[in-house]
Amino acid sequence: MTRHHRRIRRAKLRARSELDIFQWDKHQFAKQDFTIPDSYDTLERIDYDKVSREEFIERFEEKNLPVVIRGVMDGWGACKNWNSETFLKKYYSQPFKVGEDDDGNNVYVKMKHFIKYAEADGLKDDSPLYIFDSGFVKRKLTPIQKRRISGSSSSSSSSSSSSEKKGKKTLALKEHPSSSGGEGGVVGSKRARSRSNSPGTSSKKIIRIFGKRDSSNARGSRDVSQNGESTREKPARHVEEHASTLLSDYTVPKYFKDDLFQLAGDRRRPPYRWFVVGGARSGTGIHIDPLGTSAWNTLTTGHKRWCLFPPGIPKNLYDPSMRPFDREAVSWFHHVYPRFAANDFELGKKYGMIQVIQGPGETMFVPGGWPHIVMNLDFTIAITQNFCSPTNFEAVWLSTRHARPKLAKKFRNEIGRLYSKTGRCFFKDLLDKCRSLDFVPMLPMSTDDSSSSSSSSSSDSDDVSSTESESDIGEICMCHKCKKKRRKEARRALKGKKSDKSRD
Ligand SMILES: O=C(O)CCC(=O)C(=O)O
Ligand SMILES: [Fe+2]
Repeated sequence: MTRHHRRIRRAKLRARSELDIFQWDKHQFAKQDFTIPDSYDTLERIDYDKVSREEFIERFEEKNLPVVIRGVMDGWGACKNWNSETFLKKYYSQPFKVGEDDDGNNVYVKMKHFIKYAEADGLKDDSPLYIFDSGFVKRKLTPIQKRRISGSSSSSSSSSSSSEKKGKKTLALKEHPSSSGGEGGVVGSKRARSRSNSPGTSSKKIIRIFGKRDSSNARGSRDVSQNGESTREKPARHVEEHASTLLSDYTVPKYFKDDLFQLAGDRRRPPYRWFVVGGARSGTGIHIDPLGTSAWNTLTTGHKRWCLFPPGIPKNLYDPSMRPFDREAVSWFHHVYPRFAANDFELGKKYGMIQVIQGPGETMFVPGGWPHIVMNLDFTIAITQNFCSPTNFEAVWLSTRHARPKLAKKFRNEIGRLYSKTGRCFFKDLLDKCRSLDFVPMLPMSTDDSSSSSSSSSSDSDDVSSTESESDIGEICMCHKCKKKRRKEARRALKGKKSDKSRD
């Protein structure tokens, strides 16, 4: 067994301990065709260029309707940089999150292992490992990566090779500053661009979400990069470090620039942006996005198959017990989807199911409260962000007050502080919305609140959120301790059921 196989095996065992290492292909889903005719995809497409922000808000966000947007990523660095070849060059030994272990610790796989796995052994797995990483922003570049990005040399490295031997050779080239030539020239020129006007870097356009900044509200209004990252207090060096990294390869679309959660502060705010990479049949199990937030998901490579349901559909219909299958997206499409498709989509039509095949360059807008499921049909690369805007504020506020009371308090206090400081109507309106919702009683905590953030991780237990990805974003308490307790209970319940069965 090679080092690569050992790494993948270890990640698999940690990320899905309930699954025997030899059972990753037990359902033989790789032999099944999960494509659907184009005619099933009926969701409207709009052009980014032609629809203004105001029109988008009026037609889709306010009505809480999903839509696919075309042309969002024109001009993004991602168009050029987001492919296996460049990832191998730039992030070869960088770890990316592929799940969590039973103790709630993140499980990482280095990019070189992940790509190799996705191109070979992962092709057979029922639901392959999936990069779903929100930490890509914080992770520091290694000195070697920094040197490489700084483009200190232009020696040419040929395109990456899949052969182990060649791989080792390119490792030296890739990890050495002199590897930034050839394709690596992209790195250098990217950096040059980023110094002038590329978003997401030190010179990126600074927008102020709360309007003009003057001396009276200077402290109140936060400077926000186009990616929603607060940049004002950051030393230039920090931003510079991220030049030419994933963050600088995309820009938050104009429709989604409002990011009220930043008022809660960087330390307390829930994770909200994820870099997502995975092969066919990896995906995200059925879920509602956390804390009432809406999301956008831009696909740069490959195809994603989506099903979305309008809020109000009974949970037991869209998220039934999946036994004997696990709760992975592919299992849902195999086991639950046929119920919605039966009799010429009788149930699907009754509950307003929407099907989409998202292609490269398309951005899905997922309105808050819509249960949805996503499965990759081939190798995909995407970026997704969740957000709270003035439009969905009430839903997010209610949900946050219920699931994350401390965060909600901080959020509200900050809005109050900004209002007294600036006297701006914007903050007053938000405060009024909070006040008017004080009369809505707090909901009791229940296991039904398990709709949460997403990843490919899963559990056989219905008691446990099937789609936990980040430690503190779910609708149930996502603290380390509670998660560990829930996983333990789930495992115990599963073991109990298994032994009951074997006794029968
Ligand atoms: O791309 C995916 O796998 C799904 C993303 C998603 O639904 C989410 O981030 O909430
Ligand atoms: Fe989602």
